[in-house]
Amino acid sequence: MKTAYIALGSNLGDRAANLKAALELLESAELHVLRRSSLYETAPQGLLDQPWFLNQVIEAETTLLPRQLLKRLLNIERELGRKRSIRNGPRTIDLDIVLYGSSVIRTAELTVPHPRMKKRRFVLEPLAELAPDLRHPESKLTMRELLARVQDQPVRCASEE
Ligand code: PH2
Ligand code: MG
Ligand code: MG
Repeated sequence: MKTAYIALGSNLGDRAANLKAALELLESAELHVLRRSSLYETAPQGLLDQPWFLNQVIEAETTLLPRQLLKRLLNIERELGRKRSIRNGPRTIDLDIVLYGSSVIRTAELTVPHPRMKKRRFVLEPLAELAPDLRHPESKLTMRELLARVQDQPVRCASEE
């Protein structure tokens, strides 16, 4: 059994409903959602000209291996109607593996820790809410320390769950 952190994001349609639907589909015999962060309203990063996102991070315990977990996330994205067109563009739902235990994985299909997590307040804010003292497996910095470096990116807490 491993502890994984998964980032959820949506900026198309009913964003809160999309996150909720994804959470319901995530829960299974092989994956149990232990804790969920608040919802955060976040300014788009990368491709700037698109609607604001609703982002959340969840902590899960899972018996799925990283490759199996990735496959499960992609299936849920498809089930919720995600169409892949523009890179970093608008999406009904995006599900990313941020951390998988303290594993460091670099394959053609999957990079863990998520390669851009350290630069993204929309990941670090909800992640530090759940696990402020958790250390990044490569940089060894805590989530709280990483978060302090990205305070310039606009983020609003949209809910207390
Ligand atoms: N996801 C991206 C690109 N930019 N910006 C915000 N605020 N939230 C996201 O989830 C997001 C993004 C690519 O996955
Ligand atoms: Mg993503
Ligand atoms: Mg993704």
